[in-house]
Amino acid sequence: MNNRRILHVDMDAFFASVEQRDNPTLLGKPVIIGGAQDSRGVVSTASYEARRFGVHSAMPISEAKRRCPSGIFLPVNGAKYREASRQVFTVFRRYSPLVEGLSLDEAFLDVTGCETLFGPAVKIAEKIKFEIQSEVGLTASVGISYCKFLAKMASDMEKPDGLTIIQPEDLQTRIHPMPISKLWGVGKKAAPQLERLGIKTIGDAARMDLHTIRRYVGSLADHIYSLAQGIDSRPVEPFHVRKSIGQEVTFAEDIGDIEFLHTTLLSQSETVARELRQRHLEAKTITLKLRYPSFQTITRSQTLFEPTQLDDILYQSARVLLEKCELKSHDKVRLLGISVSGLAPERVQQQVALFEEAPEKPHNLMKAVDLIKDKFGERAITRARLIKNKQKP
Ligand code: TTP
Ligand code: MG
Repeated sequence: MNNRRILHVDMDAFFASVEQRDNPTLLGKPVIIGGAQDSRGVVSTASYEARRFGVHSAMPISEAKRRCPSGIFLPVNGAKYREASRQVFTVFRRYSPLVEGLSLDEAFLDVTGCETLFGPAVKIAEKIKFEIQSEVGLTASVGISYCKFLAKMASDMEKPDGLTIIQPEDLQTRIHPMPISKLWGVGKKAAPQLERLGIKTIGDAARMDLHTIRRYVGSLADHIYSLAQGIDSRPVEPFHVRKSIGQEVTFAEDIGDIEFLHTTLLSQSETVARELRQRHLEAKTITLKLRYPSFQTITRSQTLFEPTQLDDILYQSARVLLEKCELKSHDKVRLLGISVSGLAPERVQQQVALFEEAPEKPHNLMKAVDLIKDKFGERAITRARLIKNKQKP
């Protein structure tokens, strides 16, 4: 397994870099993506200039504003980032059929079999970086190693615009001194727990007494023990299927108005259904998430009789699910969202239409709406007017 050549590519400050690319007056400035300055939302990402002020992903916008008063705060523009992502993945697929996307901005590529065609892995990495820069106008960092774990660690080591190779002999010198929290799969909860057990670095994990640690953290012990020794035989899986698609919003002020909640659900249903159609998927289950001002959070799910990718069906079931939450007249809502799961490739609608005339119509209508949005933008055509000032963008 040690003779594989795996690349991990991760875009640098992805959302922020797209904004800087499209508006050069933002270059070199602290750009913070996530929401309006007075919103209660969180930071999606920050440019490297903003990171110097201590701003990072998942930080409340209010805290980011405090740390970086000169920051330029911009809303998330999902359609734009998805398009940049599509272009970046097109570059990846030129160099290997084995591309496993982990998110919009990162992927593993197994280029083991591709070296005779394109040259050694490091040359492939250089070409990918060059093409992303010249065709998409963005920088990426690439890690190269013989397994996924080390390739992923490597891409993070010289960000931004990095290219890092980790050979088996680099494990002890470059990986083992790193804090345990950097190890893939060790979350915010597990890291302090492991530290209390004396495992502070990745090297400590490689030397730990597996039987003892297993008693405290279960199978996580086995996982980190192998990775810390540079053992990771997981293949690059190109057909990694998304398990769910969702949309949620934290309101700028808590909402008690049921009409407003319905309007929010309609907008979310439209966005989620559009993403399903863009990905040629249908969903079987819809889940509604609702958070009260007390932070108590509830979810309600419904499995549909037939999988769907239509706005109306998602909206109708979202309303039914909201009713199941049994909101009282004085109740207020802090966060509302829907997500769909049970995803499967879309069935060919024309076949359905051969037998029944009706189902074809909503599909055709939605495809026409999609075409208009593709051409003129997400807001070119909407069904209901959103009361924007109540919502985090
Ligand atoms: P990351 O690759 O984690 O971050 P990044 O690309 O912004 O910066 P880096 O150079 O460190 O890789 O995530 C990719 C995008 O995903 C990021 O630009 C915004 C989005 N994102 C969120 O919306 N919320 C989050 O909490 C994180 C971590 C990312
Ligand atoms: Mg990134």
